[in-house]
Amino acid sequence: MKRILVTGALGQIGSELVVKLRKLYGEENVLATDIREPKEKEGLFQVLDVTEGKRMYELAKQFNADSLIHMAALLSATAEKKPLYAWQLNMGGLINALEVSRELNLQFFTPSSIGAFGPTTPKENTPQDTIQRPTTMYGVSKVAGELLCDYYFHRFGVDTRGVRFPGLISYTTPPGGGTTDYAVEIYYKAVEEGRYTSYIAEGTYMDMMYMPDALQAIVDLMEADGSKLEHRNAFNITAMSIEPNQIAEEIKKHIPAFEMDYAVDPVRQGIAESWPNFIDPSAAKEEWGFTAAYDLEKMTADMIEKLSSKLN
Ligand code: AKB
Repeated sequence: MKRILVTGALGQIGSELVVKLRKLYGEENVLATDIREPKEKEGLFQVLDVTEGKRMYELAKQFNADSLIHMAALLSATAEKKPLYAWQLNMGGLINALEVSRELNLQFFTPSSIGAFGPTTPKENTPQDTIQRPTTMYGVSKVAGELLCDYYFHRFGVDTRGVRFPGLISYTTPPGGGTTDYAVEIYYKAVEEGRYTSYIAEGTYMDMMYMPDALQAIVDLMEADGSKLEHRNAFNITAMSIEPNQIAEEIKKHIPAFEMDYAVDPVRQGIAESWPNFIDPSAAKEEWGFTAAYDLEKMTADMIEKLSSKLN
């Protein structure tokens, strides 16, 4: 039975991941942590600022954790606004989490991102192992993080694992400060107002994935036979490569009057253009059987249905 400590548990991924982990491994075996108190307290929760390594160690030890899932980080657009803080939080939190995992012999997971790629990376079918020269602070911290996770495995034998997430789409907790957030906002606005102004330009392709597939990927990789993992960290995973107009067209099948226009934000557009159009997830498929159940059509139907009952 697992005993899992999750950081960043109130964030877009963390809030749904904790629910899934509690269903799988039992309420009492998942300790959710975040820098702020939750609005409603459900299950075990402790306030934790991930830059405080000693507190992270004490919480993990008291809880008798055997796994640490480290989600706390700033996303790409916010990191561009606060680059120094992004470095301190993303790298400071990660090194603390890796140290705690080394000291307490914990299995470890942390996400990297398509943001770990840059303008000189091959844009189409981006290979698992390729050029990584990102031009954002988020990307710099993600590449450094990927290397650090590999280092802790090779140097200290910590069972580190991770994926490169694409943009994640969900209806439960909105993302904050990402470049791919438009692909979530568009559904909220479609249901609430019947229209959306996209800050990402038409024709800008990025990888995306529906949250249930992302959560399943975390569980599957954590459960995978470690001896079969050649890469361990930073596996490319994706479910679809899409651009704003394709989402709009799919939404129109459910909300025919939906309208979209564009007011492109140069910062986030620049970040999006520095990222791949679609990444190749074949290493994840081969080494631990990654699959995605949702494509654009299936995801859109589910998003509209769930948001319609949540917002109306
Ligand atoms: C972001 O847009 O910053 C994130 C990501 C792709 O890592 N969603």
